[in-house]
Amino acid sequence: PTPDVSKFENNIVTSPYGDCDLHDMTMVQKVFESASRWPNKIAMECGITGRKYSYEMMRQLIRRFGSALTRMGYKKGEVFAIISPNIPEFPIALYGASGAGMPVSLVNPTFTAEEMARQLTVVGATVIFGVAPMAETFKQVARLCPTIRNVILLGPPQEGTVSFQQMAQDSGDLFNENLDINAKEDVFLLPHSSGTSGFPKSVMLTHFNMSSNAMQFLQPGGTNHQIATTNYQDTYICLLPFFHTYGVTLLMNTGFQTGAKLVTLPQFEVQSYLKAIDDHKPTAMHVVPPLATLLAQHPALKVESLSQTHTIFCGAAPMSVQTSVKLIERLKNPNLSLQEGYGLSETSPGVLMAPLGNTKLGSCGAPISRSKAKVINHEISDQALGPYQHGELYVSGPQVMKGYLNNPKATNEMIDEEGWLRTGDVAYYDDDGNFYIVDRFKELIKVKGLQVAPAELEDILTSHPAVAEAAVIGIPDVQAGELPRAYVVRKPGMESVIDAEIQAFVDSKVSSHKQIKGGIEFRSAIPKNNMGKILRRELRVEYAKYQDS
Ligand code: 4UU
Repeated sequence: PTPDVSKFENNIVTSPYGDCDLHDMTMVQKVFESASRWPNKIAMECGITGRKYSYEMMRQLIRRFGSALTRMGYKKGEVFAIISPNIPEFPIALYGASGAGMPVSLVNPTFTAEEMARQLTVVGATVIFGVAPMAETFKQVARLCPTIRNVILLGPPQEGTVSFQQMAQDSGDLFNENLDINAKEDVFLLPHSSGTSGFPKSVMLTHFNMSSNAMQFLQPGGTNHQIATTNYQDTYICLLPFFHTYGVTLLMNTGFQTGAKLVTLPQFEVQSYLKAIDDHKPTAMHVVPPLATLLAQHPALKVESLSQTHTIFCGAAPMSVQTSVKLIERLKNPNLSLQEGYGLSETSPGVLMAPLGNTKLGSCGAPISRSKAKVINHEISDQALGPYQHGELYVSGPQVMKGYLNNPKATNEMIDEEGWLRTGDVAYYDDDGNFYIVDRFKELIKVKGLQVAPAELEDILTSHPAVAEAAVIGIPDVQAGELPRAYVVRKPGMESVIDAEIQAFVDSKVSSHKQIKGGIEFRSAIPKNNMGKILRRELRVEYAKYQDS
């Protein structure tokens, strides 16, 4: 097709949707607004035990939790860490701590104690919230991370920890609804991301970043979430982790702003997932590509359980056209719209979204309200490219992070003076301004939608006594999307050390999604450029060629 270049001024693709409202409220104020609007609707329900909280109960508990933290001596700006599976109390801890002025750091609860401690050290966390079965792990974490003063546990009281239930008895009178919080400057959330290279860094997302992203999604032309009325309420099945921005924005923040009921599942298990779908008849499903595949194929899914579903929203990794088609065919639900979102932890996370009805399968859509995108190939020039030309995707909007915590160098590499954020993804757009992600420049592997940083695995590999050098890449996998694969140079005299031994060594140090399940290959050298930088791209191309032959 001949591109109509005149459509995109300076080759910048603007949002086809109207400007949403933006405001300076804090995230807690937003949730309290909803509690006033829908006090008696259920906000949270555990998909396993059935314990639940109405919006009004949630507000009360947020107040009490925040007040208890202030009573314990916590001050504005000190970092609160949540290391918890998805449970109904998660948002109580999140907004409660936030209401006490504390930025919240989110950590994957399946991490090893060392992985947790590394993240908490980066942010200087002072307190952990989690569930009682994790008490032993948290003790180890607190030993490794001396800034931790308290561990708060949901569950039976334990020595040396603070009980969530006890905090829930607080009078709430130290909760300050008018706490001096600057929505544009003060940090609401600290998720972790490796960005375009290196180790995971802490991403500073302000109240304004996060509330803007929710407003952008709720603008007509954004997500299809329905506002609750006397007779209607959206129901979500919340399996996607609350510790990821996808879960925070698209489950909690947009969910609470529309009066939705969030049914939580603490871990992935096919039977309980299918049962929750059958028990709760969700109106909206939020998935990553492997879950979309499950819904499209699993023989035990009762298709009728999804007859009230108006939206299936997929993000965090590319969804295959084949899966989309299968899913639409299988569900035969004329009211269903399949949507795809694209973005990064650094963008709160949404930037691009496929239009309702998803007529362009394979595209992750156009910029959402108040967002812009452009494509640049610096090898050609610094000018933005026209339609159908491949280059690095740059995005901008009110949801772009404040920066990486304590890391101005990494921030400056990621965001330019005009506020454009480089995504590290290779993309192009079509005549209609719909974007297609085709590859990745950056050193990032995505396993089931979760980030794995090659540098982190290479560091662990080279700490093995037999390993001289190592390089890690992502290889395609039907189930997981990608899997880490390692190329290893053994030290002289260590040639008898086999891959299983090195694999077991790495497995003992990382959480399951980071394990090197794509195999280990021994080499006599790792390809590097003359600056000593590992040429991971060369390894990827070579691997792809080998698979094709
Ligand atoms: C191809 O995974 C995310 C963000 C997920 C998300 C979910 C719903 C974004 C918007 C939304 O509406 O963030 P991170 O930081 O874990 O990973 C970011 C990277 C991107 O740079 C890109 O490489 O994840 C990849 N990615 C995608 N790739 C994210 N979404 C997509 C997508 N297609 N739809």
